[in-house]
Amino acid sequence: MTQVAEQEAKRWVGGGVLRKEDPELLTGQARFIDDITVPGMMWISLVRTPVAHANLTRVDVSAALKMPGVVAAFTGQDLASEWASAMPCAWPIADRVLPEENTADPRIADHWPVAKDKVRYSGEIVAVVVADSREHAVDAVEAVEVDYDELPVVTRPEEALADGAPLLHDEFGTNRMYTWGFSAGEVDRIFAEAPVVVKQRYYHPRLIPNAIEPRGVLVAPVSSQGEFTIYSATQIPHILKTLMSLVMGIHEGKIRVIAPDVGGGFGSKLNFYAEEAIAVAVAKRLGVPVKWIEERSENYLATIHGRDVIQDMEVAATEEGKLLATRVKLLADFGAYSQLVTPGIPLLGAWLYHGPYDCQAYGFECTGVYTNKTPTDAYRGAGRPEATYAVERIMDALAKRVGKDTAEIREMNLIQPFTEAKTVASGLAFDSGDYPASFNKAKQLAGYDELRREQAERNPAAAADGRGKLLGIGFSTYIEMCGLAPSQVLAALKYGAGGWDAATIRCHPTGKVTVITGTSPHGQGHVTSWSQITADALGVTPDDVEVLHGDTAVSSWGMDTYGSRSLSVGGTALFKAAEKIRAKAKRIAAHELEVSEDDLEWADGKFQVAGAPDKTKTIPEIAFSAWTAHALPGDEEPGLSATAVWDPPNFTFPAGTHIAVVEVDQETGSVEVVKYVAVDDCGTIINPMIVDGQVHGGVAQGIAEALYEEAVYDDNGVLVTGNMTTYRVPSAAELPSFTLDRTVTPSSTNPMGVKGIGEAGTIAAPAAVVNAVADAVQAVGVGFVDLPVSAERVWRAIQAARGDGHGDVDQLSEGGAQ
Ligand code: MCN
Repeated sequence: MTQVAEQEAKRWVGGGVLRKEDPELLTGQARFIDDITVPGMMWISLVRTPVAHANLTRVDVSAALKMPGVVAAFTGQDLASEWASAMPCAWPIADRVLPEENTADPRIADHWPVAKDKVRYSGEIVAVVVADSREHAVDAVEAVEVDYDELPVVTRPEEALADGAPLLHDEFGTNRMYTWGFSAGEVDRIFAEAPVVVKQRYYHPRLIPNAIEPRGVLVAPVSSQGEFTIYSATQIPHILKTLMSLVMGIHEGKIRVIAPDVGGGFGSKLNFYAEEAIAVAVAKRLGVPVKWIEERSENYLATIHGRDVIQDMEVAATEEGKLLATRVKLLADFGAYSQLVTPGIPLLGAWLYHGPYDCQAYGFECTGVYTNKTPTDAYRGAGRPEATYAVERIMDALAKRVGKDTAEIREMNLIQPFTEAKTVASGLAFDSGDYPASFNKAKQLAGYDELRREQAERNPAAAADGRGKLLGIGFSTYIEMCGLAPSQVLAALKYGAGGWDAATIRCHPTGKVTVITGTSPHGQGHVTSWSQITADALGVTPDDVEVLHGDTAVSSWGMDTYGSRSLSVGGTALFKAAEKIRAKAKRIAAHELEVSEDDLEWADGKFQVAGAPDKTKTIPEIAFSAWTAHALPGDEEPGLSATAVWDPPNFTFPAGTHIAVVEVDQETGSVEVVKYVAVDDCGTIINPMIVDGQVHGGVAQGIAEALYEEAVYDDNGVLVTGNMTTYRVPSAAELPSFTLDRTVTPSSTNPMGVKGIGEAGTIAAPAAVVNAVADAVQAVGVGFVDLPVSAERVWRAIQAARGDGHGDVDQLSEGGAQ
């Protein structure tokens, strides 16, 4: 931490300040996109293909045009002239054409907002209907006639790579989008010589984000000016504005994007969507405001999906279980097109496949594949839950192989505490960490030794009996990386944007403060956290601070909210802007108090003359005199405001240990999480209550991923889990009360020492829960379980282990640690 940070009075930072956002949310006064209405507004409804792969031989909207209230209807061909370019892929990972290492461009197919001649996944848009009400628009969709000349469908990545597989994009001659990889150290030699090698294949299922508020967009044009105001339920108003300008060929200055209150995103609203471009195109064509609100069933089909990765994981170790090297090969099913950052998602985990453990060498390779399914992209954790899952599952397999306890194998391999950047085997420089501290704390909170004693008594008897609940204990000792940065490194990774963010502070003559941030919260509580940072830095209260965000006309500079970057990047920009304010205020205070700046110290939220504590100046006092500008020193400009842009020198690396304790009912296979302990380290804490809330939400999502959630397609490419009865999202009733704690290892990459927390729970929880289930069912001879450990799968695995012939060998008992 810098000296300045240490000097902070910390009156508000670190305190559990209640969320300023909540009163309007709790009293129904928040304004979501569907609450916004503009005079003369028309409604859009979309015709989506039910067929996963087909040539479009006829799209006829003439009958729809005759339906009540319909004002227009368009096919893909009708709107084709509106697009200046296809929808963007902002992270086109190089195709290394391994093993030759010749670098080529990845095969990124053109992705148009409305299909023109071919459809490639069920749910793709084939026509657009515009009517005077939502009901009229929805009714008219039924009248659009589409003829499909069906093509063979491929829904599994291994099959998509096979010779003769149906091609998604004929022009490439293959369904392989890219293969990308790297290695560090003597991986092959170590694997060849290691006394112990453990290999396992894990499948991370396809997941469907379910934000409470579905997507939606409203476009209000000012036709005479060629201007468009786009209200969108988005996480990325700034990025959307730039991309919309490119796709529509509209001057960026003519586009204003407003993200009103947004009801969750979890990565799914970090995208450029067809519906947003269509709404702009229709508003432009018709010269009227238009609105589209996603149906829940559309959310399942047309909002991006996440994960869907096969992971072949290997570790090399000594006979005692000391890690020597790790190596992984991924096969990522990207679906039918690249969305905004689809190709890059596996890279967010690419350097993390040795977790927080010490080893000497490292290998990573990912092949991304097109299939006839909804495109995948960033879903909470993006790349890091996959890495954590593979590493933490294989650590348990290694423990078993070398005859060690699952705690002991971790303890002996954890990287020891460090406070300055440390380069690890994959080549990353972790910022700071004390992994043994969070591990020990979690073990203690869980009562680990006692749990193992209970298990030793309970499980053998229950297994012999064939009845009763088996106890299982699972660890997830995770490391992750947040806050993509710095911009130069992102350039090397072909990421199409910078890693910086911006903040402006304006001190009003009344003593109140306005903060303008480039981040775009949609549930994370930035208004509160940013108010706390500002209050401490300027000696005001959080209530004195107003935080503005999510409107590009107000906050023109920003990189938005994703990747748990907002605090470490946007919050640091704010901290830096406050330092600028304090520097100017100090010059003015010294002038007014007729002392040298060196005689002033910042204490108790104000400037004091050293040795004369009654001679003080507060920032509000200085803001007033800077506004009147009656007696400013030298050539000081009037007013007290500052902007800072922060481009961090590195990622931040939050880490921690989660422990799940489960009971598995042998007779039904159902799993109950009876205890869940999470000890996270996200550096300095700004708001402990918000941090706890983030962990709660993240762990709930991770437990759901472990136990319930999986998007399933049939062989025709039809999504069979297309609603909330078939795709199971848990309620509070399915979840235990979580035991949360923390360790604090300040980050060495930013002056506040903060690291991200927005994804940690989702990253850690799946491995903890599945390890716990595996730990329980080994008592009845089950060798292997994988995501999701649903009751049916667990039951089948138990039956198979008992030789009852019910086993779903393919899913559950295949392989086992070798
Ligand atoms: N915080 C803190 N101290 C820390 C770290 C964070 O007080 N050491 C606070 C921050 O001030 C902020 C919150 O915790 O109020 C989250 O900060 P951060 O970790 O920087 O994450 P972001 O704000 O960038 O949020 C993005 C992250 C991601 S990537 C997903 S996905 C996600 C998540 O946040 N989606 C969410 N949390 C979500 N929460 C809600 N309610 N809805 C979503 O869609």
